Amino acid sequence: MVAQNSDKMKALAIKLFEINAFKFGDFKMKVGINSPVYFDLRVIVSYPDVMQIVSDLLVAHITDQQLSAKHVCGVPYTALPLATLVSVNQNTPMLVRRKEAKAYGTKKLIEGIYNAGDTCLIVEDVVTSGSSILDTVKDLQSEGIVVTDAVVVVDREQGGAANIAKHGVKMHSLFTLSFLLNTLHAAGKIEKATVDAVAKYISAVQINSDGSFVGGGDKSDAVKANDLQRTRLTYENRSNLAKSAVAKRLFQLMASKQTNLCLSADVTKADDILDIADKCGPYICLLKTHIDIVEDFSEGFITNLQALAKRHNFLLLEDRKFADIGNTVSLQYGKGLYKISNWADLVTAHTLPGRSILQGLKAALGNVEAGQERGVFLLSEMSASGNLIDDKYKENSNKIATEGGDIDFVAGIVCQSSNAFAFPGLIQLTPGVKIDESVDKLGQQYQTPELVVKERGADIGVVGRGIIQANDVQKAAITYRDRLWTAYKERVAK
Ligand code: 5IU
Repeated sequence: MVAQNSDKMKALAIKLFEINAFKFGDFKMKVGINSPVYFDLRVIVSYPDVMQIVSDLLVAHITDQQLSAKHVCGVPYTALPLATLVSVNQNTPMLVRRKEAKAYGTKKLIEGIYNAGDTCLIVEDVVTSGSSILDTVKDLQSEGIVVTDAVVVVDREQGGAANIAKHGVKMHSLFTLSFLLNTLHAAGKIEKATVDAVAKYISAVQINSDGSFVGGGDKSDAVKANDLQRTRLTYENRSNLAKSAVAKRLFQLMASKQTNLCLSADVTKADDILDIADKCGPYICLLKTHIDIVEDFSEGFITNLQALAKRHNFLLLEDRKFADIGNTVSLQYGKGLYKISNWADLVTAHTLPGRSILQGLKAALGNVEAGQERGVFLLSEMSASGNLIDDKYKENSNKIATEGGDIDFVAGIVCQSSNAFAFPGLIQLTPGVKIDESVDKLGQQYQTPELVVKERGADIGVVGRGIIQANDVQKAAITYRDRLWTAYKERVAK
């Protein structure tokens, strides 16, 4: 920063504090950790004088650092007005990333006029993990746009700069959190104790490349940071964070057995399921059933299946996709021909009916003995093409899982992408995995084991026909196990 701007910077730091763009205190964060500092730069749009100073300083910083690019692009949404001012002030064309286009897939991700090979400078307000910047970078890069630099207002110094540098993007910040703290302290605005508490928190809550991030930060960024973290943590670590007893058990089982493969045994004869379960049992962590497709169901079949689960050490997941009112799902879960709650460690459920789906399922369970605990995977995305789930539905599904006191019953989320939820104690179950095909004739969309684990955040990959239609099911199970497990090991080693 050039010297003549240093007084302006200090004055701005104090101004931002006065308009509550950041606060000190004890802020309860969604991810369950408290932060002594909270940023909300959204308020600055209500202070045109502050907007003017921030954008002037950003432009000066861009000139100073010689960050010439053909376009500027703000990280949605808080940084959009800032990017607009930067664009207008320095006469650089702007690009706009549409955050919501993803839900529909057909709309353009990037608005504005550009050509592949154009350069673009990112503008962002507050950086914790850097994951929001990376989301925007990814979309720009998918259009062939080259991104090498990001200019940001505040760097919280929690590892964001290093994280984005790994993706070839250099961060240039106006303020660091330390500068803000020191300036406010020198101006008599905050106590020394506050400076120390924040400094201590910042050094403890780092997002390191080895995955030792603990969580925290301002609300939206913290969730993002934790999301980044979730896929970096080992299953052993995550078993300690899980709130559901079955999720804990499953994480531990995956780690000790070294498998993150769920076999979807979608065949219609009881003996065929038992045969597949026996052959593939040593290589799977979960066996997924659709009990209502079995033509010769009997209690004896369940006894045999449970014996195999015990012998080979895997859990049973009935993919029932409950979706009715509480009273009905309670009956469907515990009664009828299948008495699912008696034998399935886990079931799947839609979030369409809202929170009552969990209460209904819980109502079917009596006193549960240790080791006999039950859990639910909530659906927040589907692999079927043209499905009706949008971002709002996904977000609300995550809320049902993590807020409202049922997290002890939710083992995980069935979804297709890592941004569906952040809490590392939940397990991401991802179906639609196949090595050699991308679709089936009925709308199923497949991804490879490497893609679902490394790019989409899957903790467990669900494979059905990729294994059960193979000439040698055991060999196919070993192949899928090896590929899914190797992808996981590479993911956490990054
Ligand atoms: N399944 C999906 N996609 C989803 C959900 C569940 O494929 O979004 I939610 C189930 C359906 C089937 C299995 O039982 O996972 C996948 O089988 P194949 O690998 O044979 O397509």
